[in-house]
Amino acid sequence: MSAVLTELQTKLVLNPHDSTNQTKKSNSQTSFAQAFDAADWNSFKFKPIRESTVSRAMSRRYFQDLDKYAESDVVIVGAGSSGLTAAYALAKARPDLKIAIIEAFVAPGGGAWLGGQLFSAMVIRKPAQKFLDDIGIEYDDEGDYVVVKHAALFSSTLLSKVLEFSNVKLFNAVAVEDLITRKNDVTGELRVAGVVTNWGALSLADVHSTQSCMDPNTINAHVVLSACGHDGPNGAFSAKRLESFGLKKLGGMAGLDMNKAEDAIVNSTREVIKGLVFSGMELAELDACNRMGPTFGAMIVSGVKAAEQILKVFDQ
Ligand code: 48N
Repeated sequence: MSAVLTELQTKLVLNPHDSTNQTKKSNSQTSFAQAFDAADWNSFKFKPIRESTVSRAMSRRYFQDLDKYAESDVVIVGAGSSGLTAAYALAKARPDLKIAIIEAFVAPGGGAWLGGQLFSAMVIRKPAQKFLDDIGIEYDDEGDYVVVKHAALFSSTLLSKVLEFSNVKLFNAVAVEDLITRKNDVTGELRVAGVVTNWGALSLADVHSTQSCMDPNTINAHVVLSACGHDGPNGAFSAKRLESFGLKKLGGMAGLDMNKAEDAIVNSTREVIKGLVFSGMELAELDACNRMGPTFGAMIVSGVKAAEQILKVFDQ
């Protein structure tokens, strides 16, 4: 618990066993303001600042990060449950790797802020709860599956753990608009060598159909993980791009079959072409896997397996 909260805790917790006036009297003199070094709220005051100081504090760091991650070891496209799980597993296994996560929306988390049909609880089938144990998320154990009381508890805990790694940078509100590719002049084989990005709001507003030359930015990377999901304006982005390259024919997501879908997604998690690994529900569109509906164990395990696939690329 932070110093501020501990301070508040000691100052203001009414002692349920102490009914003397002393407690009430001492509480009437104390205030939450004292936790902020103020005698009372009338004397509470923020330190002074100039607007440009705030602007420079943000922009300096953002452009330092853009410069640092212009050459990344791994780019993860999509900060949903499978992309974030992969980022966690990778950053924990290889703190030497520079990992950039690109998320088109302001809010990362993808479809994992709610369980299903806007219900709060999140169902995760065993043995995927082992990952919850690893990152310290509590759940109700229901036998063959567990339930996290609110999906946002899962997503916010995972997100905070990922952002704590010094070798991970989340660029949210940034969209991947294309893939950087290299063609082997001898074999003709195509490999992915990074991503093409633009501000998410521009991409989502489809400005390329209303403006010309809204030119993008780029990030070079040895491996790209595409975890774009199956849903939403950018769903299955890289799978669709491979189809437009003529490299893959999209299988199209099959109907819901919870028991078949989750094992199939984990089995499909792999490097599809050199330098491009897929995880999560984007694989359903790529390989015609069944959808599983409101259960997230496969997203977790697929993310962990994708991290392993990426490590294999570095070991080649
Ligand atoms: O949560 P999603 O959509 O994707 P996954 O695969 O991590 O998790 C899927 C899961 O939420 C389900 O769909 C569940 C299990 N339901 C199954 C079913 O049967 O209905 O996250 C993908 C993220 C999103 O936040 C997108 O905004 C982002 O990827 N994204 C992109 N970000 C940047 N550039 C792009 N081109 C892009 N495309 C998608």
